[in-house]
Amino acid sequence: MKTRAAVAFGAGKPLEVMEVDLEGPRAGEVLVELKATGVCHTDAFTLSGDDPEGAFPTILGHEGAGVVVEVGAGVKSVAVGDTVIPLYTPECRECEYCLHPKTNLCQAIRTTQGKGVMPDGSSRFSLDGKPLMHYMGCSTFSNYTVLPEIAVAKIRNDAPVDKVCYIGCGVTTGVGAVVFDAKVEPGSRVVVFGLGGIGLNVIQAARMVGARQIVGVDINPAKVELAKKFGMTDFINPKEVHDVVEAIVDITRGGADYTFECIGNVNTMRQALEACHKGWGESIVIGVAGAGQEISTRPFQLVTGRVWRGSAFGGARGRTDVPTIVDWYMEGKLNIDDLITHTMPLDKINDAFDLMHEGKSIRSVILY
Ligand code: NAD
Ligand code: DAO
Ligand code: ZN
Ligand code: ZN
Repeated sequence: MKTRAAVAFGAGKPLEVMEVDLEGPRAGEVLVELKATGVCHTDAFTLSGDDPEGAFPTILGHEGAGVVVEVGAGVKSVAVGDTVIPLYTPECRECEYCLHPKTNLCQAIRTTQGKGVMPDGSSRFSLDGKPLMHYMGCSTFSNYTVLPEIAVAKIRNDAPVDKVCYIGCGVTTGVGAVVFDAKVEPGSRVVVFGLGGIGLNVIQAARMVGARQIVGVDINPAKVELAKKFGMTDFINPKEVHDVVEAIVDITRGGADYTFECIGNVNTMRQALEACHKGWGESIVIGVAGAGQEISTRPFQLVTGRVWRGSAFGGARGRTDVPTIVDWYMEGKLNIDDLITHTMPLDKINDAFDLMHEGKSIRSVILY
């Protein structure tokens, strides 16, 4: 079949919207009609050429929602007409990782996904007879895409796809880091570095689980108003204090129970660790630093009880946890609507990247 898609032909080049060819689903795969997709920093990171796994030409996008329109042989867990969210972190429920209680990083299709192809090693997308690469196993910047069955979460059919597409990455990453990875307890003092699309979801999850104090740290004071609406109780602008770690230790009465780094900067990662309470504070790295960057601290920080850990896709097991997060949104426990600051058709997708680079959007959503 033909599908409209935004094709990335090379690093640093604008996306080109055109008709491409898409082969139907093979055994164990499903064809999904995307209804909406968010544009995330990771798409921009790959488009910039800095992503070591980035391969061109490709169809980017990994934060979508849509409807199953065809299933391949043997597909049992979803059917035509189901509303689904594609998963860049799949959940096979059989591999060593899925069977381990401490991780969500299913490895069933990791190797082929990282190479931009389907699990059988081939691409379903092509242009003029030449293959186009898949991206993060999702390629949601195409109106139609093919996904492995284990890489789709079936969600309730009454969920608005133009909003819940954001659960495909940003919402789950922030909310899940609080709920599934850190397991923040009621009454905790929480500090969030970076009040963007991830940090604001950390904040609203911290409020949801009953944190007593939620301190936001950002160099951009324009973020304060929205962050307060999402539950931030205190704000620190690093440009306005002598020492950000001292300021946090002071305001949290000895250090945070949990800090979350949602920037991707190795200096703020160190600050986040050192702002944790001696004896028990945990710092969770969510931000993805540039290729080759390294973190450092004095080991005594860890000897004295602080814990440094990371979180990918919020620790969520996609097919199991994503439908629950959709329920939390539908029940009014999570606010997604106010985070979607811009919507546009696929033809205008390059505007979404411009808005992101200019810091003018929290999330832009493409409506098909
Ligand atoms: P964003 O750009 O929307 O937000 C970043 C915020 O950090 C901005 O508000 C900015 O003003 C602030 N900031 C920048 N430098 C700062 C500094 N030195 N001190 C304090 N504040 C500073 O980004 P986002 O979409 O929220 O993404 C945040 C990070 O999360 C990125 O690195 C992204 O790649 C990563 N991410 C991780 C996962 C995961 O699974 N771990 C998933 C998605 C995204
Ligand atoms: O299993 O080795 C692996 C890869 C897991 C990928 C997790 C990705 C999380 C961070 C990337 C940002 C996502 C938009
Ligand atoms: Zn993302
Ligand atoms: Zn698995």
